[in-house]
Amino acid sequence: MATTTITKPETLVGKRIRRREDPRLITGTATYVDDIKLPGMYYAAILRSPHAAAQIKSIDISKAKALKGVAAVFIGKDTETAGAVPCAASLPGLRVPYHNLLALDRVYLVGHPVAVVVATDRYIARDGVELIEVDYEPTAAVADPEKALEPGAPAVHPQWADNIAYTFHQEGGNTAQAFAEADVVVKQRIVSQRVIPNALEGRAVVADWRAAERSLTLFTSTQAPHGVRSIVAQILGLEENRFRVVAPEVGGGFGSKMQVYAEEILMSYISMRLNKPVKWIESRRETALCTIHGRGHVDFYEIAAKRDGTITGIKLKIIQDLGAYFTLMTPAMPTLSVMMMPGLYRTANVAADIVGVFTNCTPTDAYRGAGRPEATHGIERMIDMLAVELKMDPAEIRLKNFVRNEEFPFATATGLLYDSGDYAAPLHKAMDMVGYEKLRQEQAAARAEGKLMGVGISAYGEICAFGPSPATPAGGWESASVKVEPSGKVTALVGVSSHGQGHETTFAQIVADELGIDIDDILISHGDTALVQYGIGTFGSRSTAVGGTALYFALQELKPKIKKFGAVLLESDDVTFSGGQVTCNKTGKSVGFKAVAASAYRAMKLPPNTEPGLMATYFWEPPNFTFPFGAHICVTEVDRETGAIRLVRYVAVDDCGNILNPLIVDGQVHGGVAQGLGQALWEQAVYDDSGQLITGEFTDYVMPRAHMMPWIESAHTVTPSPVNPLGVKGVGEAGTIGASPAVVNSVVDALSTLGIRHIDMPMTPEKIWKLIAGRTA
Ligand code: MCN
Repeated sequence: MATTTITKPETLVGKRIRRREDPRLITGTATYVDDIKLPGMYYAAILRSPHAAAQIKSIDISKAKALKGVAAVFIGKDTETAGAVPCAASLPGLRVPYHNLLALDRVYLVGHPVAVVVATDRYIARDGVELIEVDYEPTAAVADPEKALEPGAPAVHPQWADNIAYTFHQEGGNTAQAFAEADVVVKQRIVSQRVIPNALEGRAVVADWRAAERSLTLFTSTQAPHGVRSIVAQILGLEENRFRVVAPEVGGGFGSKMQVYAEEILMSYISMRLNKPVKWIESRRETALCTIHGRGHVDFYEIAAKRDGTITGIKLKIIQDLGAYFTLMTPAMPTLSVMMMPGLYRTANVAADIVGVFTNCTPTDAYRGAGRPEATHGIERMIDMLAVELKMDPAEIRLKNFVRNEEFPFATATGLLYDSGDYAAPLHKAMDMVGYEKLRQEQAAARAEGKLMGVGISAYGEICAFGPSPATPAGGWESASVKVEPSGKVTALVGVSSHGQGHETTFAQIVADELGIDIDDILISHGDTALVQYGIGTFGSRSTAVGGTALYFALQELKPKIKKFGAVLLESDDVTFSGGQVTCNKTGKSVGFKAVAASAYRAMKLPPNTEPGLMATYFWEPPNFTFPFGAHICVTEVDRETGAIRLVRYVAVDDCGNILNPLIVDGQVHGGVAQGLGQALWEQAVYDDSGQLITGEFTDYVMPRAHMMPWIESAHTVTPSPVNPLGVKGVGEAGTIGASPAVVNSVVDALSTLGIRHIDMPMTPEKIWKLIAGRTA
C-alpha cells in the first residue's frame, strides 16, 4: 500500500510567490456585489441632504411614488422601527447621538440620508429621487472642530451645546516633574487633516429576503461579514442562523468597510418589507460624503528633554473632529493615538488629553493606520523639532532615545507591552541605503548653491494584530477550519476577510508547508458566513498574526489524525508526518497525503478512537498585540519658483517579524506609502464654513496617481514576534504610518534655511510657494 510520491519537498513561506488571486482581478472576471443580479431585483437610490444643518419642515414623495417603475419610497418615519446605525466604542461619559437610518425632523450633515426610492432599475430610482420635494429650513452649521469648541458656536446636536462628545485623560509616570526639570521644552500645534478613503470599489449592497424561509442573504462589500451579520441581525431582529452575509470580491476598504453602515441595514429592511431583492451601489460622490473619513486631528504637542537629547516627557492634547455622528469605532480612534504617542522611545512620562468634538461633517473612523499615523506624525515631527532646537542630527537623537534591545518586552508609559524590537536596525539600514553621511554632504553643497534640498527621517512603531479580546469590543480572537476532501484537496476556511491583502496566497503558503502539499491543491475560503465558522474580520493588520496563527493551529490539530490514518495504512504504530508523507520509522516506507485523505473517508479500517474524515477547527486568542516598526527616509527638492516638491528618493525599511511572502509585503508597503504620501502632499477633505464638502470629487480631491509616486526602495529587517508561533507582525498599515512624517520632515528640512520649522499637511505647491514667498519677501 505504500507509495513514494514526494509531492512538495520545498517550503513556500518566505518566498516571493505571485498572488494567486490576481489573474481573476486583472482580467476583470472576479465577482463584485454589483455583478450580482437576482430575479425580480429592485434598485435603490438615496436622497441626501444638501444642507449641513437644517430642520425638515416637510417631505413630499407623491411625485416620486407616481413615477412608473417606482416600487416604493421610504422616509425617516417609515424606518424608525428599523433601529439606528450602531457605535461599538464605549468611553466614560460618552455622549452617543442617535444615528437614525433616515433623517427624521433634522439633518446634521451634507449627505445625510433623507429618503430611499426603490424602483425596477437604477435610473428610474435616481429619477424618483429627483422628484422628492423637501422643505428644509437651514440652520447654522460648524465644520471646524476648533471653531465648534468656541463659545456660541452652533450646536451640532441641540441637546449638547458645547459640541463635546467626551473628554479623556491618560497619564503615565510624572510629566509635571519631567517638564519642571527639563533643559528644553518644544511646543507645536500639528494638524493631521481629514482625508477620504477611496477604495477602487465603493460600497455596495444586495439584500435578498425570502419570507417563506425566514432567511436573509446580504451581499455587501465589507471587511467583516460576521460582524455585519451579528449587528444587523440584532438591529432587525433576524435569526443569525438564517441570515447569511457574503462579502464577494471586495475592491479595497482601507478600514472604511469594517463598519456597519445605514445602507446595509436599510436594504435588509427594505427587502423584508417588499419581499424582493434590492440593490444599492454607492456613487463616488456618496463615497466622499457618506463613507467614513479618516484622521481629523488637531494636536498640541509639548516635548521635554535634557540638553544631551534625552527625551524626558511628552504632553499631547488632541482635538478630534468626530463628525456629526458615530460609526462603529469613531470615538475610539484618538485613544489609539494616545496608546502610541511615545512612538519607539523610552520616555516614561506622558500625559494625554482628548476632546472629542461634534461637527456637521461626515463621521471619522478607521482609515489605514487608524490613530497610529496621527501619533507617529506627531511624535516624529516633534523629534525633528527637538533635534533642530538642540542642534543634533535627527538620526542621532532617535538612536539615543529608542527602546533598547535588552528592554523587551517593554512596558510603555501608556500601558502597552511592546513585544520585541531592534529599533536601530531599520534606521541604520535605511541610512546605509541612502548613504546618509554622503547625502548630508550633498545637501550642504546644494544649499551652498541656493537649492532647497531636504532629508527626512521617520522611525515608526505601530500597534497591530488586534488583539486580545479584552481590548476589542467584539472579541480579538480569530478562527480557521481546515477541511481535507477525499481527493486530498484542501480548503482552509478563515474568519478574516481579505479585500486586497493577498490572503489566498500567503495563507495557502502556510497550509502548503504544514501539510507538505502542492499550493494548487489548496483553496482559501473566506467572506461567507454560511461557509465559514465565525470570524472577527480584517482590520488593524491582524489577519496574519491572529488569523494566520489560528490557521497554523488548526493544521497542528489535523496532523495527529493524518498520522493515525497513515499508521493504519502502513500497519505501523511508529510513524512521522512530514513533507506530505507519513513514513514508518522502522521500515522507511511511506504513504502520501492523498492516499491518507482517501482512507480517512473510505474508513475501511479506522484507527482506534478515531472518527472518519479529516477536518479541524481552531479559534485562537492572542496573548498580546504585535508591534511592528521601521524607518523611512525621504529625500526631497523644493522648487523655489513654484513651491513644487520633487520626491528624489524614498527608502522604506520595515520590520514585520518573519515574512510569509516578501513580494506581498513589499506591495503592502508600496500601497501604504502611497496613501501616506497622499496625506502628506495632496489629499484633504475641505469643508467651507457652511459645512459643504468642497473636495467631494476627484477633480478637487487629489489622489496620488502612478506618475506622482516616487520609486520606493523597500527593505526589511526581521525581528520575530514572540506573541505567535509564526513570529509574524502586521504590515498592512505600516507604509501609511511611516510615510507622512518622513516627507514632511524632509520638506521642513529643505526649507529650514528659510527659518521654517513646521508645515501642516497637505504640503500643496500653493502652500509651499506662499511660505517661500513670505520668507523671501
Ligand atoms: N504578510 C506577510 N508577512 C508578514 C505580515 C503580513 O506576508 N509578516 C502578508 C499577509 O499574509 C497579507 C498581507 O501581508 O497577505 C497583509 O497582512 P497583515 O499585515 O496581516 O494585514 P491584514 O491582512 O489584516 O490587512 C489589513 C490591513 C489594513 S488594516 C488595511 S487598512 C489595509 C491593508 O491591510 N487595507 C488594504 N492593506 C490593504 N491592501 C489592499 N490592497 N486593500 C486594502 O483595502
